[in-house]
Amino acid sequence: MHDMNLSVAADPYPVTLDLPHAALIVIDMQRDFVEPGGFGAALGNDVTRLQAAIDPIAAVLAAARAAGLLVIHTREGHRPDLTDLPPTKKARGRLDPGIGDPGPMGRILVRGEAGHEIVPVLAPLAGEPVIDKPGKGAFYATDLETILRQRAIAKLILCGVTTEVCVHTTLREANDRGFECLVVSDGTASYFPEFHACALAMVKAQGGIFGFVTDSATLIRTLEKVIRT
Ligand code: TIU
Repeated sequence: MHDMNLSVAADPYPVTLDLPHAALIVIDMQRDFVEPGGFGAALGNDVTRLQAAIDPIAAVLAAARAAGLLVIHTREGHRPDLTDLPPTKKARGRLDPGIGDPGPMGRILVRGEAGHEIVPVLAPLAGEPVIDKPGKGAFYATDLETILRQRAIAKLILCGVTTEVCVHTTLREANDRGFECLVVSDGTASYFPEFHACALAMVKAQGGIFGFVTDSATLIRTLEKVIRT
């Protein structure tokens, strides 16, 4: 049996992944953020900026699945009756249309609507847990931590959008719970390139105050050592 401990080149220094205890989390790669007519666009953003992360994430997903990693997907959104939507979140931005209102992909950021779905190229496979979350962090008001503890997961590989909002919030929640986090730089994206760069810099500064940063090619090259043997 081959050694499942893999050293991944990363900043600020290499991180070890013990594969049975590592999981890939793909955060909020939903049509509502990535395609025109959804929540991201309602916020006034250029959604095409997020599309750069799709191909790197698809490649990381394929490698992670081939290496046998646990893959978890998250989606930000609300119950159709909006009972889990804080009035502050609904009101913020004075959006029209706002959360819960009809748009070209159905009601914005509402579960079950077309815009809430994950983009088809990154669709979850049967058996991959999908976490529906009402907030920016994937731990708040979800069973993500329960799922990770049941599987004895200690290290998380994070991809998805947006770098400084849902990826960072999840990263911070995970870090305080003792999970070691590795962020895939080109597998994350922001509507604001400068926020993306800052968010990644903040992870790895101060000796890796929140964790580690690598890129998709480096991660895939490392996972292939296990896939090929
Ligand atoms: N998923 C996620 O990041 N939700 C956001 O609202 N992000 C923004 O950048 N607005």
